[in-house]
Amino acid sequence: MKCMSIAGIDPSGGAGIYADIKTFQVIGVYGTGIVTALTAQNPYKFYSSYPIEANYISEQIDSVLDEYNDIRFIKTGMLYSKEIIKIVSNKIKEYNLKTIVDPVMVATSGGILSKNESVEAYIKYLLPKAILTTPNIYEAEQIAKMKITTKEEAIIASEKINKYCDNIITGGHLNGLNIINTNNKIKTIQEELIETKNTHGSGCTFSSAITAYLTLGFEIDIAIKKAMEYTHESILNGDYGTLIGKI
Ligand code: PXL
Repeated sequence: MKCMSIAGIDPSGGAGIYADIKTFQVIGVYGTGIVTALTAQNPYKFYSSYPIEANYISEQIDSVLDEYNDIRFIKTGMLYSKEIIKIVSNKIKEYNLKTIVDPVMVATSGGILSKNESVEAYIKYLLPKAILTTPNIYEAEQIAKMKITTKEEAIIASEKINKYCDNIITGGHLNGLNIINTNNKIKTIQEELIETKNTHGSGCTFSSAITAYLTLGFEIDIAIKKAMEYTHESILNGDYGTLIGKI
């Protein structure tokens, strides 16, 4: 069983495509990875980023899917620009890929993972083609175009994002409250917030774990539940700023 991540490289290994591929592997799925950007960073400091030319991203995707035509589920992470978002959107359609979009915008360390133009590009080109998106509160605010400070506001934002696709507003920044909106039903799950510095890459790990469990054949709600447990355990097992996955 194979799946794919389309994302940027965090050379310190905690977030981005390395985190994705490690997560796929631990859960038992063979990971392929399309690199959209290089970055120079560690869990605490973001130095810079260096996007890959859009045509070359396209060529990477073709080179993998030309041979591995059994790949059905993919996830996206750092896509950086409108041009890259558009290319990925076209490839999703061309290869009929079921896509989980983690609409990463700013790293916890402050690094810019997508240009300002990307919010509109996500809304126009990518979210309508996705099966699920996993914004944190800040990203959900940008996509739903509203402030979120309460549970009620988070639910309204989730309903707005549901115009495009199923979504989970992840809880790390709203005292552990997750809003899960799948198959037009909203559930809220209150998780205990873990007192830790080992959270770098938690969003990447969560969306990759969902992708891996879907690839293994689990239904969406079960895949989400298992991915929440996997991410929780990985944070508890984390070290030196980042998560360590195990099953
Ligand atoms: O966690 C979001 C994220 C995604 N992709 C890359 C990152 C980060 C956070 O640092 O560096 C490449």
